Amino acid sequence: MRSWPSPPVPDLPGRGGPVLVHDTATGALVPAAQDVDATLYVCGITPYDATHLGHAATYLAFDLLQRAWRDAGHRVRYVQNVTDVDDPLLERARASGEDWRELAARESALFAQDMTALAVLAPDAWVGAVESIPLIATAVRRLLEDGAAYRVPGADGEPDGDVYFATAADPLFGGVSHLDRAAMAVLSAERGGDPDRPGKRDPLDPLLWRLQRPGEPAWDGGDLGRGRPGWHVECTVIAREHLGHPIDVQGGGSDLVFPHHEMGASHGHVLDGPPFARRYVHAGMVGLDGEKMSKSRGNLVLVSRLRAQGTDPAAVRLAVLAHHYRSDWAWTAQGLREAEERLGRWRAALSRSGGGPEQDDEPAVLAGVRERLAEDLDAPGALAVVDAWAHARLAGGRGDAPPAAPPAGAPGLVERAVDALLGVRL
Ligand code: 5CA
Ligand code: ZN
Repeated sequence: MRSWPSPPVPDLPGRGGPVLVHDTATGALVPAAQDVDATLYVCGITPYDATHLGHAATYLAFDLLQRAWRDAGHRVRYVQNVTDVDDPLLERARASGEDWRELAARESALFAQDMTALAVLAPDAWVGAVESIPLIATAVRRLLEDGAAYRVPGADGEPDGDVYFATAADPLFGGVSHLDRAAMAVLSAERGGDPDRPGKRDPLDPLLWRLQRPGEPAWDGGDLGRGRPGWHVECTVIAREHLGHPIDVQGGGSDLVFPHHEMGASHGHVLDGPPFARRYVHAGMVGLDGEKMSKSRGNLVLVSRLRAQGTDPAAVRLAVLAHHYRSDWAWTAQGLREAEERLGRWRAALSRSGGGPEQDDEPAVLAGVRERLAEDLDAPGALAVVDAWAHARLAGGRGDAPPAAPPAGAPGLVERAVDALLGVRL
């Protein structure tokens, strides 16, 4: 698919340090990359409804990672998928009488506009599940040949031969989420799995290939028969095809830890050997009115609606970045107002700083923002660094004495740092 245009990223003097992130699988704070070349896969949208603030927060978290990585001198390759055929998408299209392809195309285009408005750096490859089906079918056939997958006999009117992954084939299964089986069964049922389907070797085993049902789209699967892929294997295949093996960071919201990333990792372990990803990084859930914001619940604050109301996208960004990416938090009108006020203060401070003697403190602001982001993408800490600078500027600076030496990198260094590292254009 055609990705959106990336905003320009201003150059900054010097380099940021190594970026540490919290790895869900080990619970440790670890370097996000180990090489100059760094790879990132973030689970993309299921395009049956517009982008809400929860999605936006997840993509902004990984946007910070990409910006911090680049600043630290990494060459980043970033891939994001689009789940452009899936049960909820087909259900929504059926309910509204719309062609599922049109629904997916329209909502994907709206997402791209939202990401553009929010100045999110575009993925190098934005890859649909549909366009990847031949590759996915090949991988599923290999899992069958390797004995890591099996066909389930038809029952209750279901066809004979849906293919499932044998979680028992991966000795490391469970190593991403570390959940016990009871918790896995609950989440599997809630999040697209079918633990009660008869004929499976293990209730947790996930679908790899679903044979065509009446009225459903289907593709040629060769020996698999006509059908469509299961969800988890799509991401595994897209990641290994476009990023190689292993990837540095598998990212997404914390709702994807189990089963999606657990299963995706297991598929990858069997196909290529462990690890699938060196790090699993998860953003917290954004809620509204005490519940997770979700398309199925319908309690949404949409990025596109905020844009239509004339909200400055830089303020939306600041409202999100005021929360650490790993925390669960709730979107509120008050939070947005505070972000607008902060943006106003920063802009006012900037307009005060043209050519004045105060600018010798700007390199320290850059260093402070870098330092905060390098430690598990501490955006609230980075905002506090800029707040302190703005406060000093608005309070009249540090006297009239000229600096001893011309400031390094100034003027405009804070403006460029805030743009390059936080994606906020002042
Ligand atoms: N297409 C799959 C991933 S392959 C999917 O989960 N799509 S989604 O549209 O439901 O979510 C898109 C991304 O936003 C995922 O990374 C998901 O973890 C994240 N996300 C969904 N809801 C929230 C929320 N309320 N808060 C934060 N992130 C969320
Ligand atoms: Zn995914």
